[in-house]
Amino acid sequence: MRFDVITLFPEMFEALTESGVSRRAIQSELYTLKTWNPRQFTLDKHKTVDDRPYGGGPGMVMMYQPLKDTLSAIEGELQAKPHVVYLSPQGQPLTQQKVADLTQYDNITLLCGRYEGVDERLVASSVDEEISIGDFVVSGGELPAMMLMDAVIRLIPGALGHSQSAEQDSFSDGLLDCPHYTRPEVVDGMSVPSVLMEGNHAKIDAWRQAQKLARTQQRRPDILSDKNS
Ligand code: 4GO
Repeated sequence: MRFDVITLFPEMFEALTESGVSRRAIQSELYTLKTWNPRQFTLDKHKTVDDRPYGGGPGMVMMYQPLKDTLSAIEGELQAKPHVVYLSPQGQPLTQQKVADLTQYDNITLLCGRYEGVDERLVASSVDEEISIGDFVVSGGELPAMMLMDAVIRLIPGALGHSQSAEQDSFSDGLLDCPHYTRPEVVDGMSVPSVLMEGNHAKIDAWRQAQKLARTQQRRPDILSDKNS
């Protein structure tokens, strides 16, 4: 899998390449990442990437031309057109199902906006999918893009060790995860639930399933569906 990222702050993506599962996965060549700075595709001597909004109002808007030329340069390196994603609060919500769907693309291009966002004509002409990571605003699309990438990367076969397989993740069966415990058996007067200490694995599985259901009912009744009953 190949990610191309259009960003004014390419160095932010070292967070993915320098640590953890996403670092091991890139070292194992399970994915590649190339960042593209639209400032390098500007045509004026000041390398301008933003301009004032038509109609007035606060802030600046990312200009069409540097972004379009960046996308063209990316396409020039690929055999086929990439799946182009723009991160914004106006997008469709990112869910674990959406993350799983994205693993099917060989080439994903992530467009990271800054300021008030990008010229809508670039979104209309060149973006396949607008995605939001949640109902809140951050200063740029980079952190949302990294969250999406991390979620996708960890689903690539081989990215997670056997001991951390994605099958037990929250949401993989539409439910929140069960609680987890490790040594010591008692800490500050708090014990591990006795069922986990007894070695009856059928009973442990049943307990964990009941915990998932109860926690989902209590914390996220909105995501409970008929197939969980
Ligand atoms: C994405 C981008 C929030 C999200 C963003 C989100 N804020 N909820 N900010 O996924 C264009 C300029 C959007 C700043 C960007």
